[in-house]
Formats: sequence, C-alpha cells, structure tokens
Amino acid sequence: MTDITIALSKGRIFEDTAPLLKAAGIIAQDDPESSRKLILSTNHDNVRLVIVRASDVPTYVQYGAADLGIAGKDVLLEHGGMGLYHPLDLNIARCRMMVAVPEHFDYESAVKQGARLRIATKYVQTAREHFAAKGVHVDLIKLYGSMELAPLVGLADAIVDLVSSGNTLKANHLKAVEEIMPISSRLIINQAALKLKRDTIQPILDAFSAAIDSQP
Ligand code: PRT
Ligand code: MG
Repeated sequence: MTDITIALSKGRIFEDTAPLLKAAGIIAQDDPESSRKLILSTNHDNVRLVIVRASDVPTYVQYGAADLGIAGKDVLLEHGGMGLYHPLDLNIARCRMMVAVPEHFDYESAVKQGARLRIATKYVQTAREHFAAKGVHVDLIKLYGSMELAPLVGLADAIVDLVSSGNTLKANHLKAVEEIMPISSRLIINQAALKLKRDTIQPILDAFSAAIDSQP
C-alpha cells in the first residue's frame, strides 16, 4: 500500500474532520489536543496525520510533504493555491469573512464620502481584492491575530476577520458591517500525489464525499 500523509490543524478543523476520516475508515491513534506529537499514526499502517498551524497546511501539501490537507478557504485565498487541487468543499469549520468597525462608527458614510480607511487584518490579499472591487481606498495593516483590538486602540478604523457566533465582536464593542464571503474548509491535494497515488487517495475522496452528502 502507498504511504499517505494528511496535514491538518488541531482545534476546530481536527474536530470537524475526525468524523469524515472515520467515514473513510481512518482513526487517529492519539488526540492532538492532549498529545504533543506532531505526527500521529492511524489504524492504517500506511496513513499518518501531521499536525501543523492552520495557515501552514497548504504549504506542506504544495511541497508534497503531505499528500492531502484540510484548510479553510480563508487560508487558501491567502496562500494562492499553487500546486494544489481543491476538489472538495467539506462544509466544515464554517464562518463568514466580514468587515467590522467600532459600534459607533458610520462605515456607510465613510465609504460614501470616499474616506481612506485603515484596515487591520490577517487576510491582506482577500481584503485588498474586496476593497479594490468596491473602489474604496484602504491602507492595509497586517496582523497575525487579535484583530479585534486594533480599532479599540487607534491602530485601524476597521478590521477584516472571520466571524462565527459574533460574540468576539460584541465583547469588544465592534459590529459587522459587510460580508466579504462565506468560509468553509476544503480538502486539498498535492497535484503530483494525486497522479502517483490515485489508487490510495481516490477511496478517501469518495468516502469524504459520501459522508458530506449524507450530512443534514
Ligand atoms: O489559531 P491559530 O493562530 O493557530 O490559527 P487559526 O486561527 O488560523 O486556526 P484555527 O484553528 O483557529 O482556525 C482554523 C480555521 O477555522 C480557519 O482558517 C477558518 O477557516 C475556520 N474558522 C471557522 C475560524 C472561525 N470559524 C472563527 N470563528 N477561524 C477563526 N475564528 C476566530 C475569528 O478569527 C475570531 O477571532 O474566532 C473569532 C470569532 O469567533 P466568534 O464565534 O466570536 O464570532
Ligand atoms: Mg485561531
């Protein structure tokens, strides 16, 4: 049997992927939340999981260090998708990419007046394209996390971030003013691996598709 390596991040992606892996007959031997191992073996001798930062998943798959990976659309858009197939929307880890501003900031009028906005975000590519398409002039400030803080301390007028429950925005007196796009996670495949290891990869793909289709 051909060896297969699957890259994914712990946390919500691992939690939502475990049932799909199970549907494909793959069960991790360790729990990444409690184990410090970065390589997890599975019930199949030829299948292993590697646990990496969410934003590093496409890089591992692009260079063939992993054959398959699971990554959010947010991450894939920033990465660019070179060398990757993304055949399957897994419909997991869903959220929305939003523009958010302080509660009392009038975003509509600022945009109408042609104000130049300072936007803090981890998603620079996505934000740049969004505001360019709207014809809004922006200065983008790259952050690596806790974007919600930026408008509160005067670093930015607005943020572009992922929102699921909306609780983080609310707790920081921010409001979502514009949806950029809905986000979910995709299965990604190294293009060369798909050709060379199709016999092993195709059944995993089929099991994932079937599991997604049977979801309510
Ligand atoms: O945490 P780390 O810095 O290692 O990386 P990461 O944040 O990219 O990874 P992780 O595991 O947190 O997220 C992995 C993927 O889950 C992301 O790439 C998204 O595709 C997806 N996802 C789904 C989310 C959320 N929902 C989400 N709510 N990723 C992040 N969030 C954050 C958001 O950035 C904000 O800070 O949760 C906060 C908002 O949540 P609510 O529920 O308060 O609205
Ligand atoms: Mg996170």
